[in-house]
Amino acid sequence: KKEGKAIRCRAAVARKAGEPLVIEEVMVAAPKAHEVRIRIICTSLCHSDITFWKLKDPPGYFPRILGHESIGVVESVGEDVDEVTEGDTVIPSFMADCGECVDCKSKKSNQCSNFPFKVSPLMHRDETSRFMDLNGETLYHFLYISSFSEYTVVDVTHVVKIDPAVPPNRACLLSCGVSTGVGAAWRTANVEAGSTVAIFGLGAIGLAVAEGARLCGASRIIGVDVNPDKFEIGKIFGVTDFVNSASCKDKSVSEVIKEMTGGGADYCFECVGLASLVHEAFACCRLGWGKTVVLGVDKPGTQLSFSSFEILLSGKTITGSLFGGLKAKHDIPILIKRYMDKELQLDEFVTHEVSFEEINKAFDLLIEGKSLRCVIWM
Ligand code: CXF
Ligand code: ZN
Repeated sequence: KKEGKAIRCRAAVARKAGEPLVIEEVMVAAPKAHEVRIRIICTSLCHSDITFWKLKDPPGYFPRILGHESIGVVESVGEDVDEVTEGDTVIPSFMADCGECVDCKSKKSNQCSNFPFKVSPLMHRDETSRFMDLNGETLYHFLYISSFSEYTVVDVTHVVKIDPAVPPNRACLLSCGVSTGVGAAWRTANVEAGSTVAIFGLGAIGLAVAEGARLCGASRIIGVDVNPDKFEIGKIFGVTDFVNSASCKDKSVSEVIKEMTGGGADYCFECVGLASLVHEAFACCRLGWGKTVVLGVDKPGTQLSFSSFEILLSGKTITGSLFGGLKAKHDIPILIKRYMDKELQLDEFVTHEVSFEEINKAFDLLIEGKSLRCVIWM
């Protein structure tokens, strides 16, 4: 195999917490063994990019190349990579799927134990960086992807080969947010036809949960949000009822939902990242069989508290869901096919598209709550 060379290209570098990204020239090393260098076609902004961009306490890693929701083409591969080759269209996934460990082989989990998910700032295997600025300073990775760069290096366990016919500005959404929401309904909760579902927070994740629940045949999908405009967009994804949590005065949201559903929803999904909402969700999932799925990313260290009796007497389940419980290499192609077959809706999530130079605009739009997904074209 030929010795790869470093590539000089443009990347949007997060130099300091909360400060606009700086588009600059960087060096991207050749892929090492088991690694793939990808030319990013487009990337979209996920709220986790903002969470880690803002991180001051505990301090985040800077300078850093953020971005993890994307699609690209393999530019070159390192030693021992057989799964993909130059020119393949791929979706990078922040969750590894080695296919060989007990967990990857089990239907019960998507948490690869050979390459466990950590919020690491470096490559998975050797914990080093493939990025350098032109002064020779190391740039940190993000979620093993770093897609805010024209080229990036990703471990082959984090790469999913897909049908190149799919429009890239739709497929990239399956790299994180939409897959997480749809998967949470489909794989984590396994919503059955006829179920009642309550979704706390109708951002892209919450709406994707609705879309997943709709595809599973849920008969009632209750959306909860502080912004009443969310009901209109929610209806497109199957939301049948809306609760404006900002106008719940004499009753809590959970009481309202318990009344609406005659005792509680079969499945509740928390998609904001607020402990108080997890408690509300748990309170209004049905006694005996209700399941609450936690998807929102709260501040690191936030605690949930339940009395032992509350759990014991409830018979309810509460669970987390990382990437919607999906196995990247197995499930992303299924979602792509469902989109191509016009079952899964993706177009409606893309509210904005900008050029790479305008990447900071994508941040503003999401922070201001004006966008669901903003696609950034490289
Ligand atoms: C998240 C999942 C929870 C931890 C931080 C990153 N993934 C993608 O947005
Ligand atoms: Zn994400």
